[in-house]
Amino acid sequence: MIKNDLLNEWIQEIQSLCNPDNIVIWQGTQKQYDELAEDCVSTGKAIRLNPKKRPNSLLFRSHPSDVARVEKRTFISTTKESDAGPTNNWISPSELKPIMTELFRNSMVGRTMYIIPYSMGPIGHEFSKIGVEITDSPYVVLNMHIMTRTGKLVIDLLNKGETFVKCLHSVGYPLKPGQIDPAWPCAPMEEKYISHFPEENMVWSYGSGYGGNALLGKKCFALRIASNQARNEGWLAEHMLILKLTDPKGEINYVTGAFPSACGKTNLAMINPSLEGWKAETCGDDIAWMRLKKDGKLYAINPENGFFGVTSGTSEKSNPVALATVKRDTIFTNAALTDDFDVWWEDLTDEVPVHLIDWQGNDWNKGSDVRPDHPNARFTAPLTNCPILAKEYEEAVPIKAILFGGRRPTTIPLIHQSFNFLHGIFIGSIMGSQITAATIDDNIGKVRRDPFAMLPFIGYNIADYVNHWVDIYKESTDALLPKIFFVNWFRKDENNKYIWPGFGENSRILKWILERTKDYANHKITPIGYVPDINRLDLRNLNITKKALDTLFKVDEKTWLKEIHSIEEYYKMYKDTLPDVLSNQLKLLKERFGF
Ligand code: OXD
Ligand code: MN
Repeated sequence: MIKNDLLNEWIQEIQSLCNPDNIVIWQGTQKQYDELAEDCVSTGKAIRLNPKKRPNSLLFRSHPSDVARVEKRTFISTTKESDAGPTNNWISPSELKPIMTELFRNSMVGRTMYIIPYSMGPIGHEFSKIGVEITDSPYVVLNMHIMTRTGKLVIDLLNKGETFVKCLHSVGYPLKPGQIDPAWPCAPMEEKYISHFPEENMVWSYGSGYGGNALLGKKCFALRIASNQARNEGWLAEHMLILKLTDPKGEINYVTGAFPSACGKTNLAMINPSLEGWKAETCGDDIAWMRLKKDGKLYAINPENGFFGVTSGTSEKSNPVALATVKRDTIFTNAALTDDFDVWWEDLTDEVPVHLIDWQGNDWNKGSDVRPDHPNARFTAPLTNCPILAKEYEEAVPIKAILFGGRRPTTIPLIHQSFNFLHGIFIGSIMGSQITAATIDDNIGKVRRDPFAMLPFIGYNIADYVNHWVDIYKESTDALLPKIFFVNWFRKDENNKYIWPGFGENSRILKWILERTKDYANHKITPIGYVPDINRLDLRNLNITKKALDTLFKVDEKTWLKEIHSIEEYYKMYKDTLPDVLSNQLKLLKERFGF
C-alpha cells in the first residue's frame, strides 16, 4: 500500500465510482511487466513477435475507430471559458464533471484497475514532477511502464507526501458477467472525452485506449497540464526534441526543435550527420521541459523515458537509429504482421512482402490497393534502447538554439533565423504545416497554423501562452537566450518534388545554425530574417544545383504578401487579445517588406 493520504483517498473514490473487480498497484518491476505482457498475449489482446527477430516485443491492433489523438474530443475544462482560449474546446467543470462521472460510474466492472505512480523526468530531479495514472487498460500500463519512470523510487516520493497530477483513464467498456472482452475495447466517438482540469492538476480520459489519449503522462500531463504549471511557476513545457551535437573539434552544443506531429521530429532527434567529423546524440524526441537557471540560460530536459514514434516512413534511409531502437523490448501498435511473426510498415523495406496480416488482422497480399499498416502506426521503445542516446539524457542541458519547423511546400526558405528572441516568438506563433495522419482530421494535406507546434497541446489561452514566452524573455537577455530559427525541409519545386535531400544532410543546416549562435558572418539579411549566404554554407560533396539553392532560399515578395494576409486573417482568432509582441512584430515585418 502507498502511504499517501491524498492518493489513498483518491484511489478509494475512484474504486467506488468505477467499481473494478481487482486493484493492482504498479511496482514497475520487469517481472510485473513480463507477467502482464504474457497475460495480454494469452487473452488475445497482443501478439508476441518472433523472439529470434524481435525479442521481448508485442504487437497490438487497435479498434479501427481508435487510431489517433482525437482533438475534437479533447477539452480544457476551466471555470472561465477565456482561460481555455480560442484554440481549445471548452466545457466548464460544473457541466463536464457530472457527464463524465456518469460515464465512469461502473466503467471498470469486470476489469482490473491499475494504479501507476510515475515520474515525468528523472526521479527526484529538480525539473521533474510526479503523476499517478489510474487505468483499466493493460495496454496503457505496459506503455506507461516504457514511456515514464515507474516503480519503488516514485512510490517512496509519494510516501514522503510529494504532490502528484491525478490522471484517470478508462477504456469505457465495462464487462457483463461472461461477456467476451474484445482485443481493443473502447467507447464510441461521441462518448470519448480527453479532459483536462488544470485548476486541479487533473486529467480525466474516457473511451479511447490509443496513445496520446490514454498514456496520460505524455500529451495530457507533460504538455497540457505542465504548460499550465509552467506558466504559474515561470518555465516552459514544449513539444520539442532535444539534440546534442558535437563538432569535429569536440565542442558540444544542444538544440531543441518544435515540429508539428509527424513532421520528422524523431528523425531529426536521431539524425546521422552526413558532415564528416560531426556527431549527433539524442536526449529526447518529443517533449522538452525548459527552465531559466541563475546564469540566465535556458536549460532543457526530456521528461519522458521512451519513444512513442510513428513507424510509417521509418527506414534504413530515413532513420536507421530508430530501427535499431525498436529491435527489441518494443510495443508496436497497428503495424502489419509478417508470416514469420515480425512487423512491417510502409517504407520499411524496398521489397514489399508477398503476404502479410494487416493492422486489422486480415490477410493482405502484395499489390492490394489498401495499405497493410495504419499510417499512424506506432512503436513504443525505451530511451535506453537508442544507440545514440546522449549520456546527459537525464540532465538539464543548456540550449543554444531553438528550431521551429513545419511542412511548407512553398514560401518558407529551408532555413532562416529570427532577428532576436521576440521576433522568434512571432515566428513560432505563425508556424504552419500540412496536416498529417497523427490526428483524425478530414483535411490531410492542407496547411494549418500550428503555433510552436503546440496547437493541440497548449493547456490554456494561447494569448497568455505567447505572453508567457515574452515573460521568459524578460527574465533574461537576447545574449544569453537560445537563438531562434525556422527550418523547412519540405520546400518543393515546380514539379512538386522535394528540393532538399533532408535526413543526414540536414547536418549542414545544423552547422550553419551553430555558427550563427556565435554570430559568424555567414548570412544574408532578408525581410523575414537571416538566411544563409550560400557561399558560406557547407555544401561539400552535395549534388545540388545553383537553381535549386536559389529556390530553397527564395524570399519572394508576392508570396509573402499573401502569407502576411493569411497571418492577419489567422490572428483574428485572438480578437482583442492579440499579444503586443505579435502586433509589433507583424508591423515590423510589413515595414521591412515595404508593404
Ligand atoms: C505524438 C504527436 O504522438 O505529436 O507525439 O501526435
Ligand atoms: Mn508529439
